[in-house]
Amino acid sequence: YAQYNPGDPLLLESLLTEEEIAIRDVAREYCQENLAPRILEGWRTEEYNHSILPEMGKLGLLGPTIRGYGCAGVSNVAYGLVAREIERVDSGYRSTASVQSSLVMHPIHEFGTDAQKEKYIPRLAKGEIVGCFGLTEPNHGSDPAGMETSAEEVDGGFILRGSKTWITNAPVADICIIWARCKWDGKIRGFILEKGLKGLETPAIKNKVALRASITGSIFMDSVKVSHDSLLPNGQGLGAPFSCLNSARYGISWGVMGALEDCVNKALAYALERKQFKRPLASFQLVQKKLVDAQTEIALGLQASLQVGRLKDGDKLAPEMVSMVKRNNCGKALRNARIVLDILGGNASSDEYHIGRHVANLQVVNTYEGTYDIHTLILGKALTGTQAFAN
Ligand code: TGC
Ligand code: FAD
Repeated sequence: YAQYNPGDPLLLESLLTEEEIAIRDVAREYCQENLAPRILEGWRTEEYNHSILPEMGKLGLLGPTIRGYGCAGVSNVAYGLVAREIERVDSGYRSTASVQSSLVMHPIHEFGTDAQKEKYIPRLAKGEIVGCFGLTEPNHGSDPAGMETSAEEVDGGFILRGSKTWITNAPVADICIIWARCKWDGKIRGFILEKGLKGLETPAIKNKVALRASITGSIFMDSVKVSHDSLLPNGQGLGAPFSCLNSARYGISWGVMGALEDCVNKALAYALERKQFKRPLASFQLVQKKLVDAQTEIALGLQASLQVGRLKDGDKLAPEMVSMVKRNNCGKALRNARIVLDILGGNASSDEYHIGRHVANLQVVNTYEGTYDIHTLILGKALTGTQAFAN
């Protein structure tokens, strides 16, 4: 028999290419040496750190699957491995990065003109400018089809009216990708709004109980006038923003496994060290069960994300596959992180032990990009042929 490796139980490493391992290692070193030491301050102060995206950009971690425009052009599996390393430190840092890559660079690359790609993607890749993605509205979260934000064509461009809420990166964004219903044909399209436009406000939503290391805000558009150049002309209908979500949700399925890995590693170290009843906590059966259950879900979840990544790289992806790994991995990460938190006893209440922070974050990650229950209904529709979202 081969030697069992609890750190990589199903030998994920053996299924990666040399290039993927190299990128993963660059991301791991950066995250452990540069992000981990900053997380407590970022969490406590809720202040956006302006140096992080440029640092990631320098390492080629932003929009890494895009070919050209100064991007790395690597596989979707490599993208997932990077998300896992960032979220091993904190889901908020992964949010900042995955919005930039999947929700801002991706739609410009997929639906933009050559001029828009040349103008924005290289600067986004370097982290010189920050982007955000406005789909959710105060009255329309799970059901973006009901969106009220409108775009009206006028002389010289468009007028946008409406509001978006819970938007990652919005208060610091140089550009906002805004999804709006177009008055002339009723279809949803994307627009690039640059910071500073008259009538555009992006206030922060403060005092969050999770994702405190990433900044979140609202977007208010009070008759914002933009030129024709701001329309993303090559995508229309809800399928356009949903295609961005496919990429971001896929990355999240890897990311949350990284967060749970950090919880398990920290809980294991604690359980080996801490003694009660004259024995290390790690020697008790109930404690071992908690750790083994979590470790098993990580190993299975990573294999599933790897397979979805390979299918995505081979153009064989169905969106339901993404719903399956987003739902499964987020749900399992949240549940198991919450369970291993018990191992810390009273120290679970201290942010210096980190697991409580991951648990709070994972509640949000299980909610955004389609809640756990919405992904259940997406898969239920595919399985039964009947949609259960509404009548
Ligand atoms: P439905 O009728 O099913 O579809 C409308 C059109 O969209 C197409 N489509 C997709 N295309 C590509 N990928 C997908 N995953 C797609 N899902 C649907 C579909 O084929 C159709 O195209 P067409 O050409 O026929 O018009 O739409 P519905 O209104 O019934 O939608 C149902 C539902 C619930 C699945 C959908 O609304 C949904 O996914 N809701 C969840 C909303 C959500 O995920 N919001 C995320 C906001 S962004 C965010 O949270 C970022 S957090 C970032 C961070 O900080 O990391
Ligand atoms: P609702 O849609 O009101 O849902 C509330 C509850 O009802 C959920 O449990 C849901 O599962 C359930 N529910 C709804 N409909 C049904 C149904 N038909 N059947 C059964 N149950 C149902 N959005 C963006 O556009 N861009 C971003 O960058 C972004 N970043 C975010 C960052 C943070 C920190 C947070 C918290 C959210 C962010 N979001 C973003 C918004 C996020 O995508 C939404 O919160 C999410 O889609 C859920 O929408 P909602 O909050 O309106 O909840």
